[in-house]
Amino acid sequence: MKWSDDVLSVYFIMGTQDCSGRSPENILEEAIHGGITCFQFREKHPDLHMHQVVDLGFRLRAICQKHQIPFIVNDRVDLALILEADGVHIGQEDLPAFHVRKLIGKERILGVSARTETEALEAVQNGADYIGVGPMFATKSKSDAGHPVGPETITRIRSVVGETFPIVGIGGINRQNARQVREAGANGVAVISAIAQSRSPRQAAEALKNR
Ligand code: TZP
Ligand code: MG
Repeated sequence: MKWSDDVLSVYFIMGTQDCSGRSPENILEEAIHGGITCFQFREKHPDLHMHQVVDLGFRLRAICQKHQIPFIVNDRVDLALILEADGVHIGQEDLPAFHVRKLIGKERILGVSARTETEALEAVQNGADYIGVGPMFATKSKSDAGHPVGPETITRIRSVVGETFPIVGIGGINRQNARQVREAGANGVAVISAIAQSRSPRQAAEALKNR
């Protein structure tokens, strides 16, 4: 897997909790056919035991590998290492970025969520390869996401991290508002429900592609 900021263009995030009983493997395959550029495994289903999470992770990881799509694990460094993921994505409430970088080494991708310029700068200094900024708009996919910060936050963060640092917008993004997020200065859009809850994840992914 080769990393470049194009990888953030259409960044799909999913776990069993997002699939409304459908198969995560099928949704991921369809999304890949629709043109997603990165995948994050974010498993939060309360009924899954850790061994089931590992098994599902290996299956999704294999699908990504087959199609050469970067496979990132949300929150958990241990799971990322077990699955030999391409990277980890952490929030402000997870292990500090500085320590995560030491654990995962230089090669794996480190993504960090940031809501403010201070958090963004700290993430960059502590070794983040990209930052996720959000929620851009209201979202039902994360109960503790906090109030929307809007695309203008991307513009402000862009001005402190520099023109080339990779930024992805997240939260409530769909085919109608994705353009606003890109125009505010994001390299791409990260979505859960716009793809996972769509009747056709493939068409949903196609619609989010940068045209
Ligand atoms: N982090 C901030 S908002 C969010 C996460 C994981 C949820 C994004 O989901 P959706 O369905 O694309 O709004
Ligand atoms: Mg987290």
